[in-house]
Amino acid sequence: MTDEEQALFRLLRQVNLTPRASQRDLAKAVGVSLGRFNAQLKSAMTDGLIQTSDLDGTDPASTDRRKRVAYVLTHRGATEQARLTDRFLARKFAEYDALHAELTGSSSGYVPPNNRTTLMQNNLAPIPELYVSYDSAQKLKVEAADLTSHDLSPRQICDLELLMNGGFNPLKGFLSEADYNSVVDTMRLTTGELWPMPITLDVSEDFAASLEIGQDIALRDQEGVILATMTVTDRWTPNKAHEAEQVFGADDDAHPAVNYLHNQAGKIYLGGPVTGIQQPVHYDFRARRDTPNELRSYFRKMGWRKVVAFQTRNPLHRAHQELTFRAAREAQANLLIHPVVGLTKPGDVDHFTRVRCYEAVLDKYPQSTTSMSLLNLAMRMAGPREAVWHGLIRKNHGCTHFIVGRDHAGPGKNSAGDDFYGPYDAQDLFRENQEEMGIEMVDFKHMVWVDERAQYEAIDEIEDKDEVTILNISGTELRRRLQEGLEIPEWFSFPEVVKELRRTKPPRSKQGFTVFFTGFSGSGKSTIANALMVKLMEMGGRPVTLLDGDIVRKNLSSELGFSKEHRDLNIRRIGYVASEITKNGGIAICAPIAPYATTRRAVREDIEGFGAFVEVHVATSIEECERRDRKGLYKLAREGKIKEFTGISDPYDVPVDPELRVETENVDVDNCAHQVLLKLESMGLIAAE
Ligand code: PPS
Repeated sequence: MTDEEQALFRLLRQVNLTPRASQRDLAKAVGVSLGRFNAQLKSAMTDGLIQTSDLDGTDPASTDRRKRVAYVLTHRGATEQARLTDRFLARKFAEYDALHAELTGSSSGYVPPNNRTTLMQNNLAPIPELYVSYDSAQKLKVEAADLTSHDLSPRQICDLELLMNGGFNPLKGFLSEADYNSVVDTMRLTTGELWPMPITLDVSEDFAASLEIGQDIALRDQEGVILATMTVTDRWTPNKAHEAEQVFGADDDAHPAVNYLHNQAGKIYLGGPVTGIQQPVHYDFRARRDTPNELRSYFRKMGWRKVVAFQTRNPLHRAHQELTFRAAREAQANLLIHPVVGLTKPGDVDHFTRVRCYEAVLDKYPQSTTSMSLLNLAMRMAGPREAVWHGLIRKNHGCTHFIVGRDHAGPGKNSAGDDFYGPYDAQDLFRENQEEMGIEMVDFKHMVWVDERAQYEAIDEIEDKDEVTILNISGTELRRRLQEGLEIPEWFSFPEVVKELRRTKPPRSKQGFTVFFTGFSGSGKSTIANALMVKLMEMGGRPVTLLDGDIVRKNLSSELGFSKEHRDLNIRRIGYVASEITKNGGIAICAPIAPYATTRRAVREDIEGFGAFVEVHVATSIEECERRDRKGLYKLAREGKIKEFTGISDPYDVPVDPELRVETENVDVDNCAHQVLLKLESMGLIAAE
């Protein structure tokens, strides 16, 4: 601590203790002359650490100004005091330890962090966190209650957790505009340090406009708990198309992170340093979650000097076991199985099931050289950049080696049906940067089963390829087998894993699903939906719920009109209810107009995590609907008596690629409903018992 910091610490502490004291008394308590005290006070006020506040209850007739104001710490002042307190304590502890050693000949047990780092191997020394001490956090939390709040999205909570616990070291907060531009264009912070992923705080335009630069805000989780504060130093409108091109390789909504960027993230980014108050609360698998420092301390305790990390968002099968064994042997390192339990690719096996699967196979690994820890990361599926990012995060968690497989963190196909990245792009980018990163890559050999030798081998190492039977089951094939209740061979996975997967993913014919009709008013959606409902109820087995446009508008959405905003809200509500029904194994039949493609897509994404989403376009033309005009609404719309009428004075995005399109002209309702039934059967959603 410098002299200046000590003086500031004393000043802040004294102001905090006796806010009503006069300047003279404060100066006396701090132990400096009045002139010097005034200078210190002025500078602290300029820095926004102290402010004046009027004192109630003093004599209004008094002309002495000093008696009418109190000096109080601002939120930033309190944060600064907390930080300095922690440093002051650390120094005092170190002095105490030295005295202890002098008097007793042994250490008090307290090792100040700085000494500790120099004695330790780099990857095992403690890493800086953004948290203040427990006592300071308690205080800050109370003060932060008065700040303007931002409610974090699930992805921002993941990002904040890793910022605060050092997983995103060297970042000290959400990126500033200059750092963002530099990361997007050069994969580096403005300091020159390698950092491939923009970690930004996206917010709505209204929220951004309500703030002033320099203001502190509270960051809250979804239940309103204050996790951190942030000083807003930057606010800007990002060029998202450019970000998509640079970071994800294409401005294509088929990429999950690009889709998120355009359709979920707020329009404005805020940047600034973060002060950590508390970790996000997790109720699940607590004992399996570790901060970087907890893992580093575990490795220290176990005497693990080399650790190879295995990143995964999938259940572990035999091929993974083989490759992790090999990687550990190759690097002569211990193994950390480090699965992501934050946000992964939409449609992945949920993390509850996965963790149960990991736990089921952990005893197949040697206990003394293998550990498993869960990482609350929100993946972006950015392939090469993501691999480098994952490597840096693992380095921060104390690992020395990192496994990079074929198509690491791949996002799947782009909208033209091609892969976004080459299968080894991630390995190439990692290799180029690994020296600077300080973590070494172990590249993943694609492992396949050689039946004759009853073992897994790396495909590129099999010399007698033509004479042996090479077996492999892709992720898509595995999903198909699970969905259809087909056999999953023992050579592919462990019985314990298959059992867990079958428990959460029963065959498709027993899962919930949603049939989502869309089309113009009067196209016949409701009539076909009704007929379908009756047919499904006749078959039995799963509960069926009909969410018809008119019914929903009477119940769920009675206060809504037909503006774009209200229609979106209406459809999102229908989507929410349908996703709950689907999740719980029922059949939801929805029949709203749902005119906008982006909203239909959002609903599809909400539902596909739980079961199938079958979009049925009831393709009756607008001319035919108007000719039928069952409710007389088209006439009123033409006369201008109903505004924003779909197809007349409001747009309808024709579905480009629905699961089914039914024509209703000259086809009876029964036949239309039957076409849907056949489609459901072909998708495996209904089957004979
Ligand atoms: S949306 O756009 O999906 O929210 O619409 P939805 O909830 O399905 O609409 C249900 C019925 O509202 C009647 N109606 C209108 N439709 C379109 N545009 C305007 N402006 C409008 N005003 C009222 C219409 O009868 C819809 O019924 P359906 O069942 O589609 O015939």
